[in-house]
Amino acid sequence: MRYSQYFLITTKETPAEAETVSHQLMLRAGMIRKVATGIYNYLPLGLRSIRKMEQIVREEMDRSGAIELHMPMVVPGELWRESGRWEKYGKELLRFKDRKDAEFCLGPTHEEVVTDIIRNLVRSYRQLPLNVYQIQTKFRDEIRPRFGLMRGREFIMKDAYSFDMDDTGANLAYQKMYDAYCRIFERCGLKFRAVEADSGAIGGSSSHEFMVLAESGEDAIVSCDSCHYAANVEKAELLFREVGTPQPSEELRKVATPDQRTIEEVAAFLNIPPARLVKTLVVRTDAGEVLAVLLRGDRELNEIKLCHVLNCNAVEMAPEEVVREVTGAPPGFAGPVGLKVKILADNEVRGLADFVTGANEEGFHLMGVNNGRDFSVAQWGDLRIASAGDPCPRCEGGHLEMWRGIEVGHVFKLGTKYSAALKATVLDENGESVTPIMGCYGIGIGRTVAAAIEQNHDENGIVWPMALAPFQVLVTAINPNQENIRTAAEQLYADLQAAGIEVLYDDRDERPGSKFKDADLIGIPLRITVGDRGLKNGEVELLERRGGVKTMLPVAGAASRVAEMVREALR
Ligand code: 9G3
Repeated sequence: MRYSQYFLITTKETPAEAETVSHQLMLRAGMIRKVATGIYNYLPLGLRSIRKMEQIVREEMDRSGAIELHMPMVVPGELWRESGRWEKYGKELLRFKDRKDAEFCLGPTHEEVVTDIIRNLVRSYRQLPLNVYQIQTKFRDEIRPRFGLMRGREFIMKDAYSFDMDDTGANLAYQKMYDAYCRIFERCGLKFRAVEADSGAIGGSSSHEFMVLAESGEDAIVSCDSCHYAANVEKAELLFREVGTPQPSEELRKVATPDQRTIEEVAAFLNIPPARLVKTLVVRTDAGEVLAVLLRGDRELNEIKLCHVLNCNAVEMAPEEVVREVTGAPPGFAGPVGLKVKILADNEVRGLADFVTGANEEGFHLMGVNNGRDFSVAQWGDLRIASAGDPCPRCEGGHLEMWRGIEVGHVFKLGTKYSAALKATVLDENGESVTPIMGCYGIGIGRTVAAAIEQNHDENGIVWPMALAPFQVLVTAINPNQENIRTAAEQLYADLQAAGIEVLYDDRDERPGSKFKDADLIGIPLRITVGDRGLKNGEVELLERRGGVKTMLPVAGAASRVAEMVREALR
């Protein structure tokens, strides 16, 4: 592609609305352009990376045995009523009526539609197993769309759905998708982790998230430094190692802590580390029950774990008036001694003695507090968020490391939630009716491209991994008006194209400085610069965008050498 003929317009200014690096760079590099909140044009350069991602996904899905089809973006409300999700979802599901007043929505995901296909077409066990997928534009009317393609309202997703006769088959389908996803993100050249995830509201039994590692990631994940265990922090289990409760050695005593409310304030005031405090959180469940939860002072409550233990759907911090009612003091002074509500405690608190808690009295804390002697716990459990350095729950001796990541893929074991709701059945070998077991598997296409930029950029622009780069090689003619330069650059361009390489040829009549700025910004992995100085020695300059290494190559062998480097990078 000749830059002078291409539709690629870069900008210097960082757009104010772009909060993340990938959003800023995609806008500045002329890859995308906003149409409305959370809705984007894919401009030619952006589309090339999107198509690359789609192609990798398609090839690996096909290799795994999944079969591509395409479902409509406009979905009848009736199907969503059958699954019960028409009522369950709010405004995120964008609904409208057609001219006949029939209800529809824009498909945010396609469990219902695909299950409808299977129930109408598949009759016999001989037609299963099946795994079908599509690469399609979805719409979710998010309250707060942001970060460009990372969380748009309209977005491209690869969604796949598997149908099996039994659990063994369903587990195999899941494993195949897990393996395909690993190959996909490896081929993209991304550092990622597959982590155990909470399957949450979708109602499945098991799930993994595929996370691209990036400092800017919204999700916190842990992984073991010595085995393969990795999990979303929300899910990360913590081992309870029986340590035995240490003997109390201090008397219970009340100390004045005027205006010291937070763990940090009290710890500093008493000149002890936060880990010597035990914090008492007054929480309320969605069922209205009020209870107290004890955690070591430097730990955080994991609300999802607490919900599992309490068998409720949600918990919240009790409002101030409830805290006052329960403890007799304003927030900041709660403690377990003499408390009237049920007390739950994190396992770790068992190993503590002579700690500090609130006194349930404004301006006072208790020191030398001991479990068993001074208060009792109704229920113990794993209630805290994992943190770096915690022992691995799966192996001996390993410790957890903390990462930040961007969720780019998700695989779920769904069970029969949708097949049962839509009454999709098939006959088994005995002529008995069986409800197939489903799995569903998603990859955010645009989000993966954005995540690739979050992980691969520098202060000057994008640093594409070869597999997702919109072009593989950039040929820059320093001064295309100069005969010898133009001839050499045109020849290189032609030779690289003939070798099957995707080349952008910067033939513009622009100052070299501005060409190099654009080149850094759009981040094409290999750059060949054709200039007077090199040509005098029969050479051109090769620059690798990552690492910035420059080498001089003889003009004659340059195209084949660079073509080989491209192929090497894609192996
Ligand atoms: C909705 C709306 C938003 C949604 C959903 C439904 C998320 C919804 C979960 C999934 C699960 C899997 C197939 C590919 C892999 C992920 N947001 N989810 O079901 F109506 Cl408005 O989409 N689906």
